[in-house]
Amino acid sequence: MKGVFTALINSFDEKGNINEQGLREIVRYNIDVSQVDGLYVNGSTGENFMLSPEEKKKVFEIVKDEAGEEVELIAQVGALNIFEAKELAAYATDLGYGALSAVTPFYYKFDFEEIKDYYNSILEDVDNQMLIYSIPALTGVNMDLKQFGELFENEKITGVKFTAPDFFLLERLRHAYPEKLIFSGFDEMLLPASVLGIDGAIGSTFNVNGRKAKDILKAVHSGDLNEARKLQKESNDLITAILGNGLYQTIKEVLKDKGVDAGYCRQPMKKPNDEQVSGAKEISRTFLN
Ligand code: HMN
Repeated sequence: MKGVFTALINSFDEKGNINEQGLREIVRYNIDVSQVDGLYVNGSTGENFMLSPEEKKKVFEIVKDEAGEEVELIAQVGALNIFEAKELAAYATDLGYGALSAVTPFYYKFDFEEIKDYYNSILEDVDNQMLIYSIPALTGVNMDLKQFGELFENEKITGVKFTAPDFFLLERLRHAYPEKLIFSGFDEMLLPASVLGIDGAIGSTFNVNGRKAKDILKAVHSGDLNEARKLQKESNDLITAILGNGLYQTIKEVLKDKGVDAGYCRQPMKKPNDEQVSGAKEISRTFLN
């Protein structure tokens, strides 16, 4: 489990139902064109927290059916309903997902003992590995080095998806737990994270920019920092444009411009307005030719 993993975007029809054919096309585009090493399924980018448990299962199924053994698959199963999280963990494991991931429980101010119990409970009946999904900006959950260490005591917890701009903590984690997997989560910070020795990255913009992300990792590994900086600058021009035009809507509209039926976001996310649609076309043609 290493390299560039796409946080897979989802496809919904105009009414908000999962568009199976569109989702299959997104998977294919990621494997065939973006050429990523793996897919992170039902993450934030997949609009996971707006799906029912049955829909989450359906997404796991469709993606596995389409991707087969072509790339590595990670199933994000985190949910505030612990029974749901456990059920999804078992379901994705049975489908053949090579790893699970679970967002830190959010909304209520859970204390660390409760967070630890959440991970250990999800894993108690399941034979799979788990990456902690840490994204403090969205969850409000900040864990320190010692707390990560306590979670890592469970041998099934093999790593972390680290979506935070805290390079001090990232370096301390890398140093303290060389055997654990660390995936960085901010695509615009891939270069500095990779210099610190991450195992890979998981991100939304890799749906359309996966090849360049892989080239950044390659340049860093071969010690060519000038090349890595050039590629990160090019990626950040793209990411700046995507963020300025609406993240998920723009990724979907760019994919549509490439012939992929990426559909719409689910309510309460908005449909893109005309300006966003033409902005995305321009992004597609300017940065992703
Ligand atoms: C997921 O769960 O979908 C992701 O892995 C999220 C991922 O870390 C993204 N973070 C957020 O959207 C908050 C990044 O890829 C992010 O979209 C990108 O770096 C642009 O800021």
